[in-house]
Amino acid sequence: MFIDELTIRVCSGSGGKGCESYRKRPDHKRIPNGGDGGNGGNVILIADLHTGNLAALKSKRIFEAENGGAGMGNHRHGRNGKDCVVSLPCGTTVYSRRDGLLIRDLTTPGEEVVVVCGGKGGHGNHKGRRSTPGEASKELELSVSFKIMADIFLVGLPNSGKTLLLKKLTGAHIQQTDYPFATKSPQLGTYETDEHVFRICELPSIGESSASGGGLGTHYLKHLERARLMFFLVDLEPRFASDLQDGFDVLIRTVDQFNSELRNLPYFLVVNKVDLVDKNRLERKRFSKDGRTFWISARKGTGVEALMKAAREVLVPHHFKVRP
Ligand SMILES: Nc1nc2c(ncn2[C@@H]2O[C@H](COP(=O)(O)OP(=O)(O)OP(=O)(O)O)[C@@H](O)[C@H]2O)c(=O)[nH]1
Ligand SMILES: [Mg+2]
Repeated sequence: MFIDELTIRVCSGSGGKGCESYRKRPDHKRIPNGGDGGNGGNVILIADLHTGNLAALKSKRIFEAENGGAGMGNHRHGRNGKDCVVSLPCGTTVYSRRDGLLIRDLTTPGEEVVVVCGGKGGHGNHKGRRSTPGEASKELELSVSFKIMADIFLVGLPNSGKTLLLKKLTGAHIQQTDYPFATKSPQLGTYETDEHVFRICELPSIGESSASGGGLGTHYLKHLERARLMFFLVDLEPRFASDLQDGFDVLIRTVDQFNSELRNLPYFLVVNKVDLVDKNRLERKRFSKDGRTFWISARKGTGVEALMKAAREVLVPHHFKVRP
């Protein structure tokens, strides 16, 4: 199950009660000796590179830290409550549900944020004043929204060959079939060269009716907000468009309607399955559309190296390049 939007409740621990106790001296004078209460635990969110999505949180939803222990006689301090640490996938944005304010965008592995602090423990009466109760716990409802952090996103028509291309590039073990809309949730793989490592993500397919909720809808396009480069994929004999021109129009229009800011992202037009037709017929498939175009066969590997070379040029900043 892939989940990228969730509401959770977090609750810090309350502070332990300060103790009111006395030691009796031989002369019957009472000496206060009540210890302080322990502090309540915090709830801490931490960005974890190895957590794939929010599914693990769904069954729990409420995250509570431990309460601080009460102080005891003879100056004994109550124990501090344990923190509750919640792992979220890297790329999760956390908002307060009440006012919609951004709390943190957790994008760096290991990055932490304390979302609710534990209550302070109460004072015991050992300092000669009356004991106090501990501070109350704090509760907060959070909206968490996960957006995949990948360098390249594969956006394409159904059955255009995204899964096969992803598998060929990354070796990811993903189930692949020959029917459309088989990929129901985003799929990730890692593409490695001697010098670079890029994360590649396939998004579920887009068709003409996706914008109006058909197929798998457009919800998953939100992940493009963290993309650095998009590949728009159409296969040479698209079942879900009349021709290549129409296929790319559908993809670009749908992404643009979803979020017009995505227009500024670099993209390549990728025509897949060139192995299906011979060279002469290929000439007749030419189309006119703005954008760099690559003709590939994910199955045979044709053109894939040129595509990835161009991708590396976009993704690797120029100042890293060594002049020949
Ligand atoms: N001939 C040929 N077939 C291909 C090529 N790439 C993919 N296919 C086939 O096209 C079919 C769909 O491939 P997928 O990789 O599942 O396509 P997809 O875009 O991920 O499809 P969905 O996610 O299910 O919509 C499979 O039968 C593939 O074997 C190619 O380069 N040449
Ligand atoms: Mg697929």
